[in-house]
Amino acid sequence: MKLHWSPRSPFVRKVMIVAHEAGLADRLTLVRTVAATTKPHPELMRDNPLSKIPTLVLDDGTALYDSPVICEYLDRMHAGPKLFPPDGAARMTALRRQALGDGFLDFLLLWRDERARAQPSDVHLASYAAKRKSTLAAIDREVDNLAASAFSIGHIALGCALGYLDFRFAAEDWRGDHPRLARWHADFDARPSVQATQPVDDS
Ligand SMILES: N[C@@H](CCC(=O)N[C@@H](CS)C(=O)NCC(=O)O)C(=O)O
Repeated sequence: MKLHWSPRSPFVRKVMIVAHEAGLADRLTLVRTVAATTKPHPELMRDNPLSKIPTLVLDDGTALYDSPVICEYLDRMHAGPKLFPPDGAARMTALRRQALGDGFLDFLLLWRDERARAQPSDVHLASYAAKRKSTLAAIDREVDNLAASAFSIGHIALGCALGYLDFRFAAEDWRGDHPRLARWHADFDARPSVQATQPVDDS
């Protein structure tokens, strides 16, 4: 299987953490792919018209995207503990947490793009800051339950979002206001699959 990959992408990181947890990392051929909102990537668009990573191309040429789809596909390929609970409340909670982590990442990426513009829009910056505050507060409110529940795609998405804060927003100390969340993240960060996928700025 070929994965359009980057060591900088937090969505790719989700997929790689799942691959490591599932014992499938060595089945993936990683193809370094630079995806950017302002630069559609012709080769990538042959596999994914949205020009986004991660995109997984199966051996028969079938392309899968986006990260939730790829992660669930990989989770079906192994016999160990499942990262996507099969049904019931546990599944809905894991999917909601994944949506929260992915949505957090969506606006962090937009925020980063906005910051890089010659004249950043104040209303956009203020909106992203308000969402960051409310999202961190929401994760904090459920941190005890998060720590107590079986490791799932929800934990992976939230952990990747917090890791992305450290990678790209390091000047802003989220741990100061959220010490319990910081402790949860330290436990998450200690997992071998998370250690093996630390982001790298190779630009
Ligand atoms: N919902 C997608 C989001 C993927 C995404 O936004 N990836 C970024 C890189 S981290 C990207 O490819 N950006 C290029 C673009 O927006 O054109 C997923 O979960 O895979």
